[in-house]
Amino acid sequence: MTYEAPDFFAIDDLLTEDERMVRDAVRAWVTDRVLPGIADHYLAGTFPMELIPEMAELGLLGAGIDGYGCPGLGGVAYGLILQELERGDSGIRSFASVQGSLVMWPIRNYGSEEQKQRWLPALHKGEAIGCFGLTEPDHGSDPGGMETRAVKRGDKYVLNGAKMWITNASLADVSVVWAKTEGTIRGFLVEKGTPGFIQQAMGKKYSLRASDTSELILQDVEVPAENMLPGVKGLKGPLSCLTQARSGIAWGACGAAMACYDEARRYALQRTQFGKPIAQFQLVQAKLAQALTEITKMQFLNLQLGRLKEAGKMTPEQVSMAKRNACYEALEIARTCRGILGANGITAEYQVMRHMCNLESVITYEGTHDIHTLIIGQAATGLDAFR
Ligand code: TGC
Ligand code: FAD
Repeated sequence: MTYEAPDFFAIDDLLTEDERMVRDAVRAWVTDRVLPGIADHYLAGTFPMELIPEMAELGLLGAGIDGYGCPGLGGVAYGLILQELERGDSGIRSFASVQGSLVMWPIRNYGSEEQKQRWLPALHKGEAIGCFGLTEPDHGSDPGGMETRAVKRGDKYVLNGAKMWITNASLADVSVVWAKTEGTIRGFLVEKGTPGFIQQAMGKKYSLRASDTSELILQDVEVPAENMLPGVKGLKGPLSCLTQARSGIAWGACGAAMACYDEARRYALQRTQFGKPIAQFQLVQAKLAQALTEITKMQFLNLQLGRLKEAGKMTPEQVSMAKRNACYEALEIARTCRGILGANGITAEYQVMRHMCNLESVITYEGTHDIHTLIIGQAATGLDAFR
């Protein structure tokens, strides 16, 4: 099957030659290496570990980071990578998002020189895996209420608490753990194997099955004081990382929607009922037209988001709008496309249901749909409706 990426408004023409090259390389890799095995991993509930060295070889881990051996790609090229990875599966994009935006980005921007030297090249080469521990069992949308504590004792910090729903956490060599110290939130790099640090997989998921989602438990975990990220204090530390990752999710969700649309369109042209291809019925065409329109709108929003990022002008509120819209519309498209495939749409022979189930997580993590609604509402009115 040859993937025909929807590009109704010739957005390709607005990309540079280099951006198209990066996009096409990842697209081909996803077709050759991700799609053949992803359904089996999904059904088994395993992350395809075998793909990590290949992603690293292609330069996809921390592709937006500059220096320390990383390529420093622009916002659009980085976004296109995530779009293509999520065309394969949200779990693959999640792995790359967490590694690049939530682990490498804070180390690059808030880390000491020693932390950068130690971790960035290894994370880029896939020799080390990272995770980002912000959410707790009782504090999701409101991370400012976190209970994890870090208490200074001599030249060490002692961490106690628990983080839940953490992508890559059971695999991670280094965990970026956010904790309150003397009332202020700080980030700590906690290494695998540190006594009292438990990295425990969470089972029984219906969504993001080809992704590691785990708990981090910290029981009197001693970390050297130099493992604290020196460059940031307060909730804006983790929230600024989220701005980076959320912008990537806007691109990723669009990739999942593009995959669903392509599959449904192809199916509708081949599937015959009442003596005609179902693509010839007006109701099916209305669904495809709506999906194509929303994909096109997402593509434009993402392109401009990437260009604003490259110009250093991207705001968190713009990111919220792009993330919120892309996740909502991608989920609608995945559900509609699942319907176009009829009973076949529920099987692992096709992609639509896997994307649909994944997108239920994607619309929830990195700020739920409601939280992004309130962020946009606050930008529009100047009034905080969170509390
Ligand atoms: P608030 O008072 O608004 O802000 C506290 C400080 O942070 C600053 N700030 C930001 N800075 C950078 N980027 C942003 N997006 C920022 N948002 C806020 C703000 O200016 C302030 O700075 P300062 O200097 O005045 O102290 O904080 P709040 O407690 O009212 O919370 C606001 C709210 C609700 C929007 C925020 O808490 C939020 O975004 N909640 C959602 C939580 C969330 O998204 N969690 C995600 C966890 S990680 C994850 O899901 C990874 S999934 C990865 C994968 O698998 O792909
Ligand atoms: P809650 O905050 O309890 O929200 C429940 C409901 O209440 C939602 O519908 C929400 O929109 C609504 N709500 C909450 N507050 C308000 C309000 N003020 N007004 C109106 N409605 C409101 N976290 C990490 O730190 N690192 C990770 O790597 C990570 N990976 C994840 C991977 C997966 C697969 C999943 C599912 C989650 C992951 N998360 C991660 C956690 C994720 O960020 C949280 O689940 C998310 O922020 C929502 O928090 P919650 O689940 O506690 O929901």
